[in-house]
Amino acid sequence: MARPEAVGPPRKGLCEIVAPSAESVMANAALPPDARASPGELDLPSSAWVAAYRTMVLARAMDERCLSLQRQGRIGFYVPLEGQEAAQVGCALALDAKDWVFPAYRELGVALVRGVPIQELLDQFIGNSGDRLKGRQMPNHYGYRAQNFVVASSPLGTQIPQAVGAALAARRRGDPIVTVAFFGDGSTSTNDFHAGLNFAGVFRSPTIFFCQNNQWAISMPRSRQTMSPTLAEKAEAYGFRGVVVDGTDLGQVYREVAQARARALAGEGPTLLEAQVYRFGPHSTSDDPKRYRSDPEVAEWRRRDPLLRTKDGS
Ligand SMILES: Cc1ncc(C[n+]2csc(CCOP(=O)(O)OP(=O)(O)O)c2C)c(N)n1
Ligand SMILES: [Mg+2]
Repeated sequence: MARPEAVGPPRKGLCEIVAPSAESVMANAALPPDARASPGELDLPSSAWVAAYRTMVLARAMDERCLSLQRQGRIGFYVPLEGQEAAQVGCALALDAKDWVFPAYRELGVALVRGVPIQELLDQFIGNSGDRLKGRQMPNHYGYRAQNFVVASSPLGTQIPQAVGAALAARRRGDPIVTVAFFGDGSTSTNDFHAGLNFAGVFRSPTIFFCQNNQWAISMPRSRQTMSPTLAEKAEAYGFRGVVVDGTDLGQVYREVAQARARALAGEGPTLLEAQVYRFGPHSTSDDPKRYRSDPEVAEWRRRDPLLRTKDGS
């Protein structure tokens, strides 16, 4: 098999900035037709804010319902996203429908923005005859070819080098797309994180590494994960840009992802984004966070609830 070529110094101007195209206007988000940034502009268009907010509310409502379904014994397992809605929706809105998403397992907001039908998600959670994956995956480990949404897999970090490989393959084919790997703070301690970022740096792959630092890896706090002051600065060691973003700020997340995407397409290499968020709920339906974190900590982050911030414009 031919090896991907190293590409040398950054090349500019390979491609234009691609803001959300009409195609990436996603069924569930129901964005208005003019909800795209003009070339050169990287801000979330004002016409898209209401639909973005609606998608965030939808994600939270689904979250509540799925937790309840699991407690009733009607679905086996669920991984909630509450608290991470702005990070996920803001990131997904800055992508194009042709980009490829490599999720971890908590990316319901991304799936909704990309237009995965709610019915199909629930079919997979329940494992009924409508499940496209025919029961071959764990509940909540879904993937959808039509939405370029790769199946989640439980082993942490495996999606990171896969996203790099897919981005390099796309570049060889001449496809002007990026790939996005989603993962958490804890996953920055996996071998695959370092192997993937190293490879991406050397070959300048058009990849966005979107780390949702929700402060906890199940019961392991961020402070025990690494001595680095930020996770984003780990990119520096691999020779590319790392950026810390307020993951509760929809507009900021959108802007940074749009910029990272534009740079990747212009041959300027990958970006590691660290979206600082908080997981309000349990890690999964198998977890009880009251056993390892304090109520005041949760209350402090609740004051920065991304839904309230987006609604108030704060
Ligand atoms: C390679 C590997 N090690 C350990 C686990 C067990 N495990 C599942 S989720 C998780 C925590 C992940 O935390 P983080 O990456 O911060 O993502 P989050 O769940 O907080 O979104 C762990 C340790 C696993 N699935 N895979
Ligand atoms: Mg985490």
